[in-house]
Amino acid sequence: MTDLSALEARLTAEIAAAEDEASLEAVRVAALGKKGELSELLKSLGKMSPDERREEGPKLNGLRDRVAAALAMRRDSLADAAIAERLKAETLDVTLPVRSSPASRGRIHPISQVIDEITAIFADMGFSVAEGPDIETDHYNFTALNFPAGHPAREMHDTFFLEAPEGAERKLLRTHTSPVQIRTMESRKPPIRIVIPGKTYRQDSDATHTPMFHQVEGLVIDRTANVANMKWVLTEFCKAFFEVEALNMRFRPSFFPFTEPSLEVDIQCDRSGNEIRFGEGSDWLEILGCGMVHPNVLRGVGLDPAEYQGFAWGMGIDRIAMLKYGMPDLRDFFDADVRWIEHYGFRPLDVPTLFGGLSA
Ligand code: 2U9
Repeated sequence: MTDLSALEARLTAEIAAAEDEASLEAVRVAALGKKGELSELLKSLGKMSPDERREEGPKLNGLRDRVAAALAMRRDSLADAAIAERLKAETLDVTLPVRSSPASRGRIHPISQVIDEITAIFADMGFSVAEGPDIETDHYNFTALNFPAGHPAREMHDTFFLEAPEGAERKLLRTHTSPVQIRTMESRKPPIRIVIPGKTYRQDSDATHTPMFHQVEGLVIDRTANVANMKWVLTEFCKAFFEVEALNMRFRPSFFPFTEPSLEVDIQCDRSGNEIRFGEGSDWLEILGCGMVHPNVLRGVGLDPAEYQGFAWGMGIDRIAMLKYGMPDLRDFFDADVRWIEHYGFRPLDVPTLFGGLSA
């Protein structure tokens, strides 16, 4: 006769010793599976006499119930332990700092930032931004702007010419953004109020010149646009850009083929200290050129100079960016040095606005 208490003690020990669900299942199969030790004993009840069965039946059934209950309990505790282990391994510390995103690591180039500042100022005065191609024709870059054929001013621009296919017109890299004004006047009716920031190209390379540089030009065409309007627009622009309440400006006569009269503009500044300060002092800094659009230019785009007049101006962006943000060497702009952009660059979310402060 099998010693049931010894069997129970062994099975209980094996159940307790099972370290995972697979070994526990092996214990169950060995005890309660089809050919399991306990199942075989239960089968033997059928061969017993009624008296023996009455005696052994409850003992065996009781043992089977206790072993099944112990197996279930062990299975539950192994499942709980597995979940606890997994949770421990997958724990996230939500208090750890977030990995910095490209939006916080990246920097906006000072030229892009200054273009955004300039367009924000002119947008506030009712101007929109116009754009055009970098590769231009002789007509849009020179002829339409009243540069006579063979005029020395064409040479002064040190133009980059592109090789032309047989019989085709020779194209060039625009030497100023003025072709965009011509294209706008051809495609839109006055009144026109536009600013044109963009890349321009001249064969020039030294400490203060790069073959590619940036300009912003502006144009107003209306029936009554005049020099007083132009002076007001440019004065308001300079005050807003250099972030000063008041600024003395000096308008000197000059010459450009596309404007008559033509003027060059200086702004008051103080260079006595380490840095340049605007709106104070007794020095002057040349900042832009401007003038009333030449009647020949208006006629060329089909506008009657007796009906319409306009003013225009142009300035170099790279130089005013250097002045405003104290960057000493123009060539650094185009060296793609990460240390330089980390120092002088702007955060992507520092979008210049007039209400938020341009460079605040
Ligand atoms: C049209 C008519 C007139 C644009 C103008 C200037 C004066 C000027 C220079 C400043 C420094 C270029 O970057 S720079 O070398 N520009 O002084 N530009 S008036 O006048 C126009 C443009 C287009 C149809």
